[in-house]
Amino acid sequence: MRTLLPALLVAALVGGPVLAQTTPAAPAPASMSFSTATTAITLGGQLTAPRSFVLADLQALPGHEVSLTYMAAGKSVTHTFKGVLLSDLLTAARPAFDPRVRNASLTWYVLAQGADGYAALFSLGEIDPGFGNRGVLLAYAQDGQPLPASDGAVQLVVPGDLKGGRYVSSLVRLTVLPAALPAPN
Ligand SMILES: Nc1nc2c(c(=O)[nH]1)N[C@H]1C(S)=C(S)[C@@H](COP(=O)(O)O)O[C@H]1N2
Ligand SMILES: [Mo]
Repeated sequence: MRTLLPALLVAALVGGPVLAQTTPAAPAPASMSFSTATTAITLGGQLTAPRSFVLADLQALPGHEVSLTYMAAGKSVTHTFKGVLLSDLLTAARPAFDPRVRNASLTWYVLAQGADGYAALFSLGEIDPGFGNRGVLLAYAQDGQPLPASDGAVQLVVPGDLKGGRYVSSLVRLTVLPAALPAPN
């Protein structure tokens, strides 16, 4: 379910400057409603430098483009996406790895959540340019346009995934955490 309602609820709950945007003086352009332009994406978890981003923050960072084909609702679709590398955001946020543990990052994950509560996770190992190097993007443009309204302002794009299930749309939260490790024996 990807209606605008969750995004509107989030905008209403966040308050402050976002709330002030709920009665815009002029109609927003159809391609980018006020709610998607101001929806915050929170990057949190066990990070040294957590932060949140709005669309304009992401657009100000180095952009990357990728063209790919994947299965969405049983159909093959092909698009060119532009966005920011998840690995760039994770590097800047500096996960609080235990320096005594060899390759500690390989036991961590990032959980991505949409405004509708839909969620998917990635291991940091698959994101890391030195390991899986998957090139996962926080995409804000599709085929040279803002994302379709049904996908919100930002959607994950996951090169290598055959099905679109991890293309989390209307992205609102990324949470970076270590996996709970069972005793090895
Ligand atoms: N927030 C959110 N993202 C989501 C989903 C969803 O239900 N909610 N469905 C996923 C599934 S199952 C697919 S196949 C793709 C479809 O992506 P598209 O509509 O952009 O092609 O979105 C994924 N991202
Ligand atoms: Mo799907």
